[in-house]
Amino acid sequence: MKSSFFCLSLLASLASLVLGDAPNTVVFPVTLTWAKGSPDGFEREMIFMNGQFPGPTLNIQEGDNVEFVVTNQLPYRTTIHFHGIEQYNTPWSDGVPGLSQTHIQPGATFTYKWTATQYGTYWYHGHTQGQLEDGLYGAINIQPKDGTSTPFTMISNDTTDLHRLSLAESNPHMVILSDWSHFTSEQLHDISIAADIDPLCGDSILINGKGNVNCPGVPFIMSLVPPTITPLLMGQNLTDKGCLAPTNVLAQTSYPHNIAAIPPGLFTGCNATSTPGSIIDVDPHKGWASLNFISTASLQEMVISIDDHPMYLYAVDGRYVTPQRIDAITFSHGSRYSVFVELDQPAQNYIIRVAGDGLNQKIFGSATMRYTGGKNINTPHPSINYAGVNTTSNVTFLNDLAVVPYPPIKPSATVDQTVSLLLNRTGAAWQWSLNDNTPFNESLENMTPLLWNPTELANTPLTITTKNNTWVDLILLASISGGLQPRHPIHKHSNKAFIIGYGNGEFPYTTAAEAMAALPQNFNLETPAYRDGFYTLPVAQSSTWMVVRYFVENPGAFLLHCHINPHLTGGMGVAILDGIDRWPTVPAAYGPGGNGS
Ligand SMILES: *[C@@H]1O[C@H](CO)[C@@H](O)[C@H](O)[C@H]1NC(C)=O
Ligand SMILES: *[C@@H]1O[C@H](CO)[C@@H](O)[C@H](O)[C@H]1NC(C)=O
Ligand SMILES: *[C@@H]1O[C@H](CO)[C@@H](O)[C@H](O)[C@H]1NC(C)=O
Ligand SMILES: *[C@@H]1O[C@H](CO)[C@@H](O)[C@H](O)[C@H]1NC(C)=O
Ligand SMILES: *[C@@H]1O[C@H](CO)[C@@H](O)[C@H](O)[C@H]1NC(C)=O
Ligand SMILES: *[C@@H]1O[C@H](CO)[C@@H](O)[C@H](O)[C@H]1NC(C)=O
Ligand SMILES: *[C@@H]1O[C@H](CO)[C@@H](O)[C@H](O)[C@H]1NC(C)=O
Ligand SMILES: *[C@@H]1O[C@H](CO)[C@@H](O)[C@H](O)[C@H]1NC(C)=O
Ligand SMILES: [Cu+2]
Repeated sequence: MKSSFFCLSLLASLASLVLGDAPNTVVFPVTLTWAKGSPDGFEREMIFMNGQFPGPTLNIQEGDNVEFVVTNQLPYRTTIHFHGIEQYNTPWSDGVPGLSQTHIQPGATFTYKWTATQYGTYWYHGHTQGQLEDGLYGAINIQPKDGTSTPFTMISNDTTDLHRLSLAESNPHMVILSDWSHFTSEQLHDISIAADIDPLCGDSILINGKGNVNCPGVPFIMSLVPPTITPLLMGQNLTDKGCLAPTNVLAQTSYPHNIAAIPPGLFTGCNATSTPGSIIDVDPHKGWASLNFISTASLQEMVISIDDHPMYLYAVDGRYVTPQRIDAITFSHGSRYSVFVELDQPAQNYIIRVAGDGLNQKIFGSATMRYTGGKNINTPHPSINYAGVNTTSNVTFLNDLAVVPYPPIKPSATVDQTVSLLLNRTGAAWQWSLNDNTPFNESLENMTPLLWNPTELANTPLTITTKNNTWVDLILLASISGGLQPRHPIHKHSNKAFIIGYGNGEFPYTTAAEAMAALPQNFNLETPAYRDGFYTLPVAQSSTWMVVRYFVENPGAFLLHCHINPHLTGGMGVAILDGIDRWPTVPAAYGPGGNGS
C-alpha cells in the first residue's frame, strides 16, 4: 500500500515536470552538523545545515508535497518543526518530541512529509529543548497558486507597478532577523536553573546570519531609558550589554537566586566586534522589491525600519492582508511580515535597522539595502534609534493587532468550547506555565508521543482536548500575581486563529460572550487579525487578557507555547489534542518502531 503510494507520487512528480500540473514532490535534504562559527565575530560551537547558517531556504509552490530529509550529525538528539505549516493530515510531521514523534538520534535520518496547503512566508527550526538558540533555523517561501487574488491594487492601480509588484513577490528577499548568544542553549538552560534567573540577555542581533556586538557604553544606553521606565530599574543602571541587571527583583522575582552561578559575559562584559553585515542587493530597474521578514528571535522583541523607504505591508504570518504604508514594524518571536519597498530613491546604500526594544535589553543590529551600482550612503535618515524609538513625530508604526486579513475572513460568532489558560511564572524565576500553574516539564519530550497515546497526560492540566469540526476559544490570562511579565508570543502549532479580543485588567468572565456583553469595545468579530502567533499584552501595572478563536479541522497533538525560548524550556506550554474524536491513525513509519521515512 505504502510503496505503491510512493511510486504513484514519484510518477506524479515526473508527470508534473513534463505537464506542469499534478502536485510536485520536492525532496529537500538537510544535514545537521555541530561546528565552530562566528556569526557576530565571536567564535562558539553552533549548528550548521548543509554547512550553512541560517539553513538553506525551502522554495516551493502552494500544493507541493515536501519531503524534508534530516540527517542528524549533531552530538545531540533533535527534531525540526515547520513554523506555521498546518500539517493538514500529517500531524506526525510537526516535529515536537513527546507530541508528534520521538527524537532523531545522533547519526539517524528522519523524513518529514507534508503538503504545502497554504502560500506565504514560513520557517523551520529545531524544536528540541533550546536548540533554536544554537542556530537551527531557515526560511520557507511558498509561492501562491496561479490565480490567487492579491491585494496589490490597494497599493497601486498602475499596470506597470502591478506587474512589478507581482515580479517582486515571485522573487522575494528572505530576511531572517535573529538574536544571538555567545552561550550554547545547553549552557543557558543550565545557568538559568543553577542561578534561578530568566536569562533574557543576548549578545547581538543577526540579519541573515550576520551581525556585530555593539558596546555603546552605559551612559549612552541609559540615555535611551525613558523616564517612565526608570523606576523599573530600581536605582540600578542597565549593564554594558544593555541588560536589566539579574538582581532586578521586578524582572527576576524575589525568589532566592544564586547570582554567583552567573558566569561573566552573560549579563555583563561587552566586547565589541566589527564584522561585515548582510547586504541585500536591490535593482532599481525593477521598481519594487519584496522583503519577507521572519523573526526567529529567542529573546528579543525587535523593531525594524529601512532608512528613507516606507514599507507597504502586504502579508502577515504568510497570508495576505489589507496593505498599509508604514515606517516601522515591531516583531514578535516567530512572526513574519512581507513588505514591498519602492526603489525610487537615489542609487545608494540604505540602512536596515533592527533594534531590540524590550525592557530586558537595549540591543541593535543593521544590514544594508544596496541599490545596484549604488555609492556609499551620504546622510542617513533613520526613522528609529538604537532603542527602536521613533526619531521624528511622523513615523508610522504598524499596529499588529489591527491588521485585516485579505480576502476578508471572519470567525464563527459562537463557539462550542472555551478554555481559559493562566500565563504565570511558577515556582522559580526561570520557570513558567501556560495552564493552572503547571509547567510543561522539558522531560516530557521523552514520553511516548501523545499522537500515539493521547491519554498519557489525561487528567492533568498539561493537555486540552477538542473535538473536530468545532470552534474553540482560548482565553489567555496573564496574571500580575506572579510579578511583571513581558508580552508572550504564544504560538499555536497547526492552524491559525483569530485574535478576537484583548485588554488590560482582570477577566472575571467565563466566556467571550460574557466579556463581549460587558466590554464590546475590546472585541472585533468582523475583521480580527488571523495569526499563528498571539502576542499578549505586557503585565506591568495589572493583569492582561487576550481571546483567540479557532476552528478545529486537523486532528493531532499540537503544542501551544510561548516562543520566548527560555520560557518554552522553562515550561510555558500545553498540548492541545485537536479532534480527539477523530484521532488519526499513524502510518507505521511514524509510529512505534518506525524509522520516519
Ligand atoms: C484602485 O482601484 C480600486 C477600484 O477602483 C480602488 O478601490 C483602489 O483604491 C485603487 N487603488 C489605489 C491605490 O488608489
Ligand atoms: C550608572 O552609570 C553612571 C554613568 O556611567 C554612573 O555615574 C553611576 O554611578 C551608575 N550608577 C549606578 C547605580 O551604578
Ligand atoms: C573580552 O575580551 C577580553 C580581551 O580579549 C577578554 O579578556 C575577556 O574575557 C572578554 N570578555 C568577554 C565577556 O568575553
Ligand atoms: C515619537 O512619536 C510620538 C508620537 O507621535 C511623539 O509624541 C514624539 O515626539 C516622537 N518622538 C520624536 C523624537 O519626535
Ligand atoms: C518626517 O518629516 C521629516 C521632516 O519633515 C522628513 O524629512 C521625513 O522624511 C519624514 N519622515 C517620514 C518617515 O515620513
Ligand atoms: C522535571 O521532571 C524531571 C523528571 O521527572 C524531574 O527530575 C525534575 O525535577 C522536573 N523539574 C521540575 C522543575 O519540576
Ligand atoms: C502565579 O504564581 C505565583 C507564584 O509565582 C502565585 O503566588 C500566584 O498565586 C499565581 N497566580 C495564580 C492566579 O494562580
Ligand atoms: C475534521 O473536520 C474538518 C472540518 O469539518 C473536516 O474537513 C475533516 O475532514 C475532519 N477530519 C476528520 C478526520 O474527520
Ligand atoms: Cu513567554
